[in-house]
Amino acid sequence: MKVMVGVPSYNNAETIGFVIKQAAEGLKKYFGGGIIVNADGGSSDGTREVVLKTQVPDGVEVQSFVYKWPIPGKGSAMKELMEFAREKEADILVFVDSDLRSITPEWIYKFTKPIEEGYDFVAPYYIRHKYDGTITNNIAYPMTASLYGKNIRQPIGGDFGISAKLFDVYLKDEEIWKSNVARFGVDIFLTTTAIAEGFRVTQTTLGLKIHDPKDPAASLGPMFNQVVGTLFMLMKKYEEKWKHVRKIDEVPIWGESTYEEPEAVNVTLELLKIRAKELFAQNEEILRRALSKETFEGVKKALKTFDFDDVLWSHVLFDGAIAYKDGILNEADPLVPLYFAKTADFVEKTRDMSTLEAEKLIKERAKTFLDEKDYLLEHW
Ligand SMILES: Nc1nc2c(ncn2[C@@H]2O[C@H](COP(=O)(O)OP(=O)(O)OP(=O)(O)O)[C@@H](O)[C@H]2O)c(=O)[nH]1
Ligand SMILES: [Mg+2]
Repeated sequence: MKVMVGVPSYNNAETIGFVIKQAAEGLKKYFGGGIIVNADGGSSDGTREVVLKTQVPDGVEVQSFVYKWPIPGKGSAMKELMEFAREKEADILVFVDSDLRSITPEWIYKFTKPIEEGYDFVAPYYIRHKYDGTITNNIAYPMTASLYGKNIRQPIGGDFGISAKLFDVYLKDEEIWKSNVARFGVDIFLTTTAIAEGFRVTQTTLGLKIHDPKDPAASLGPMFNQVVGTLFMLMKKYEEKWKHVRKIDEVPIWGESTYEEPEAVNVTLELLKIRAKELFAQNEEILRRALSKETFEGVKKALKTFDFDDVLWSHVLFDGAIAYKDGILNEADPLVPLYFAKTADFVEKTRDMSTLEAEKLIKERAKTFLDEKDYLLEHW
């Protein structure tokens, strides 16, 4: 099998050398060699120079280019990495983020082996601190599980293995790459498309994910907009695929899971609350139109107490998707204050919990979303 590793980057000079080195060792060890390609967004910190001067074993080729697609973002980098892989006739493409500190050569094996065995899409399964991945835990995971019926714990983990069959599927519609799919919407696009188009999907155990984490209130607003906007767009596109799904199927987890306690990730609770209130006030009118009366009243109350239960939260996202379909919302952005409020609720409720205990709440959330699916179907 011909394996290519694709690495998107934008100002990752500090961490990308390690990622390239680990990937190169993985390619050498398990395939005798291969190709690593970096698609960069025009970094100013010497990221590409670091890539090109990283020492790699014989048989591993390293390339780096600046992508041409005019929208700056992770998705544009991944689009051109898929085009590159298709041109090179790679059988498998493994995507890894350039800010990873916990990647090992085995990750290459773990992403490729399931594809050799017949899967087309391999999602990562890693241990993350309870406060890392708040968009995953609050939105991408419970929405993907309850809508499409696949229990994929990290649908937007950022690292994936895909078979060559998927290149054409992802690249088929050029228009879609003019949306938030070109930015941070790309991960949910890759996962949802693989499921909705009926490809064989699996998960692979990777141990810990340690990367440069972000404090939600300080820097996750735009990412929320891009991920959730893409999720809503895909709900419209794949309406017929999710409407009839009434249960969540387990998705195999490839490899042995072992538990290690992750490094703590910090979340500034006060900032979440302040930003939630400020942004709610700015978006109150559009939210009044986008949400049902009952949901709107519920969130007003939740913004006072920061007690934001999963039923109410599922209704916020379902109402948001409906408002998007109906053209009341053109973007998911007005929902950002509610994501901050929900995150504040989670941080408070899990303050004294271990990551494993918090994990149970997240799994429960997916079930609550499924139970509330009738609400979505009635209002859609
Ligand atoms: N080419 C390119 N790559 C990008 C851009 N933005 C992010 N990336 C890459 O995409 C990968 C993931 O970005 P991160 O900023 O780590 O985001 P994340 O880990 O998904 O998000 P958090 O979990 O919230 O930290 C990294 O390899 C980045 O270098 C961009 O504008 N252009
Ligand atoms: Mg990251």
